[in-house]
Amino acid sequence: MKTLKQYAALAEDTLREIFRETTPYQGQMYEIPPLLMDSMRYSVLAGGKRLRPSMLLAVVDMLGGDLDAALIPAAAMEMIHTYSLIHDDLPGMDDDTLRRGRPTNHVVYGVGQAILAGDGLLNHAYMLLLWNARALAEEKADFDYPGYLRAMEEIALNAGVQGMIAGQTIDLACEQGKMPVNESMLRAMQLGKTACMFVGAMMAGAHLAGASDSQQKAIFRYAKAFGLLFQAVDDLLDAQSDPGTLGKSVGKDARSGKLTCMSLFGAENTRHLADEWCAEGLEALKEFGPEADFFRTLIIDMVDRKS
Ligand code: GRG
Repeated sequence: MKTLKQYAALAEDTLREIFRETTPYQGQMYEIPPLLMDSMRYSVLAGGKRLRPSMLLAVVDMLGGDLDAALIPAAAMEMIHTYSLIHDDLPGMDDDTLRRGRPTNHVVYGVGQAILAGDGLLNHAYMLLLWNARALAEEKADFDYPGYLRAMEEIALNAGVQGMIAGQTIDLACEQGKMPVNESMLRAMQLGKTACMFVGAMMAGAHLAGASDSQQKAIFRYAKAFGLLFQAVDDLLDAQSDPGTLGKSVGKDARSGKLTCMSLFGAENTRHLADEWCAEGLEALKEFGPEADFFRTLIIDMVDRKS
């Protein structure tokens, strides 16, 4: 097993290769126009913790799978995550001006191009996933096509209308008074907009590495708890941190009357909730031995994360 920093570096290198500078634009069919490339690079290469791709890679590693074959799926996960951040920051959504320590995409490129940068990252992620399947099938006699397809399905399911987009819809609707604000809505929203992307990443890793049924169940349970913990801590940080440390604006949840763990339960209970999700994640890992220590440390560290 590697460290979080090492998995994040693998994801970073893959993204830098995908979004490397190319020869001058010729206007040829299938070339990416420079403005589109620049606007996508601006956000996807702006740092970020690279948690989702790192977790995908760490699951593959934990189960003895092929890390090299998982690099494109990991990068695709981060591209989808970055698209969601660009769109979330738009004036019609959270209307934010700071992300990953920089002005948000639409502040630099304008709303229209920021929408396209997000659309571009999303579509290119799936194009790369499909291209990678064909390349791996051509290269490797023992390529596990069904496993790869299941991994893609997990990514699409969790990023899509039953996952992250569902969560974001609930978020927006609650803010606009179009849906009831209560504990079950909060849970549905946080499962969708946050936990699903961790579930998608880890379950993709599980299928790429041929996890057994009991391993899949444990990984799903851990990822769900991890996501709920991550969002509970995010809600706390929005109320208690500062833009310099977080790299994004703070205090917006309260100002916009957002439905969060903090608005519903207050700081102390939100901390308790985070501890409970941490315990749930650790319980799920009982399926594994020391090979899952990376994930034990990760979830414990998340409770006290500062950014
Ligand atoms: C626009 C379809 C659509 C979805 C947007 C993910 C999302 C839905 C919105 C982002 C805003 C938000 C608070 C999402 C919850 C998940 C979250 C805390 C994202 C930030 O993830 P980090 O902290 O960010 O991993 P970095 O920058 O480190 O990658």
